[in-house]
Amino acid sequence: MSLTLTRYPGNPLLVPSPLNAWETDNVFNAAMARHNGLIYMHYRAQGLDRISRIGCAISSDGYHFNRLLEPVLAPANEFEAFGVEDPRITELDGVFYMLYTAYSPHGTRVSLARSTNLIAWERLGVVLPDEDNKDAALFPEKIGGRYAMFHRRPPDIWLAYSDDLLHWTDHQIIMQPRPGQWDSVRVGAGGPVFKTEWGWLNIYHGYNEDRVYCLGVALHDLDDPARILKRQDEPVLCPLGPFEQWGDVPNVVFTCGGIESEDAYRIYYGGGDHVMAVASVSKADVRAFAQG
Ligand code: BMA
Repeated sequence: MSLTLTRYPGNPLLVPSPLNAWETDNVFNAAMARHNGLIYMHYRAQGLDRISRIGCAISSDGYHFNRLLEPVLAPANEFEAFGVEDPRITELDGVFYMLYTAYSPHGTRVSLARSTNLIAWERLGVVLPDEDNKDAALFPEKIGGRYAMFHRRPPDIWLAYSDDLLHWTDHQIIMQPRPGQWDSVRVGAGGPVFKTEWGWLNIYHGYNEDRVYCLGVALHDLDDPARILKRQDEPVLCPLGPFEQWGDVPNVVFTCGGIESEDAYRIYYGGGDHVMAVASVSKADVRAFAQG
């Protein structure tokens, strides 16, 4: 039996708002974090000017969200002129770090910001300079004494290490597209991986020649995430229904984060680059996948 994500019947969780000019068109690809008993969703929003900003919505149950009226991150320098996109948040030693795509005439740059309250963000700047890169996500703990992250040099997922989160070395390809399969053209990281007793659980995205974005699952060795222990052939989620198959960009499910609960992983995802939704998988099913 293959692992699949089960959609929440109340989807979508968040839709564009006509009340705020910066989020009238699309709200999608959100980072997720827990803080003080609440669940925070940092979503990419596009409004009348089509510039991407990062909005914040807060929930006590992970399904019903109240949003802040102003974005928490908006373009503020030359690397961000066209927008700030696709945030991924990781908590390390009580500090929240957000990796995001800074988009401008220079191209797409992986950038870092930090916060202690998830509302006020301090920029630390571009961390992979002079290259078009995106889909970067920090690991939730150090590996062998160093910080680790996934990033994407097309068409592959790469792994890199750092002592200070700012300078990254030991870049290596760890996952590639599979010809003839649903992830035949490009693959990229989803949200930060989850630690399980069997390895790092990685819900990633990929697409094929028809540009259908689906999500897949892999398990990576805890001590050496470059070692893939398992990678399922079948996707765990593919676009279905009007929001995901039509949307602003058709046929897209794309994740930048999830939340671990006692018995499940909830994967939050953008549908059609237009709305936010959630789908989950039980820990029992993940165990069966890991041990199967
Ligand atoms: C990628 C990013 C994502 C988006 C996806 C599908 O390149 O721009 O934000 O969800 O394409 O359009």
